[in-house]
Amino acid sequence: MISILGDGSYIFSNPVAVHHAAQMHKLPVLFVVINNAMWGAVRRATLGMYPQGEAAKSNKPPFIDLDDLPAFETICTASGGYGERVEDPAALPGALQRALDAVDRGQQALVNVISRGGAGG
Ligand SMILES: Cc1ncc(C[n+]2csc(CCOP(=O)(O)OP(=O)(O)O)c2C)c(N)n1
Ligand SMILES: [Mg+2]
Repeated sequence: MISILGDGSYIFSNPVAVHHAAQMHKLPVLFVVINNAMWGAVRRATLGMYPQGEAAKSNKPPFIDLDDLPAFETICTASGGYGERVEDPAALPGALQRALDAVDRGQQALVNVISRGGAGG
């Protein structure tokens, strides 16, 4: 099984319990976290509803940034999984392959894909 989700959604998913359950029940899930360090959907919804509002004028709109995030990949390795952080897009295919190799061996795995910038975060 492959789970692809945002950083905010990952935090909301009670990840310590999820990784513990995956270890306990030997579930070789690959988690791919798209990490833009923000609630991007909230940003888009706010700016879509109030394009001229205060949030649109601010470089740091309220309730959006998720600064100082934990190293998600280590939350997975803490439960016996494989974990990698990817900052360079060129490193992504190799990281995904290594994670899939771990899944093939029966381990859970998490790739923390740092994804900054771009429209809507
Ligand atoms: C349990 C729950 N709480 C709140 C929401 C509202 N919500 C929808 S998307 C979102 C932000 C998701 O952020 P992230 O996973 O980082 O994805 P991004 O938009 O940055 O790609 C929130 C808070 C929701 N869908 N479910
Ligand atoms: Mg996000």
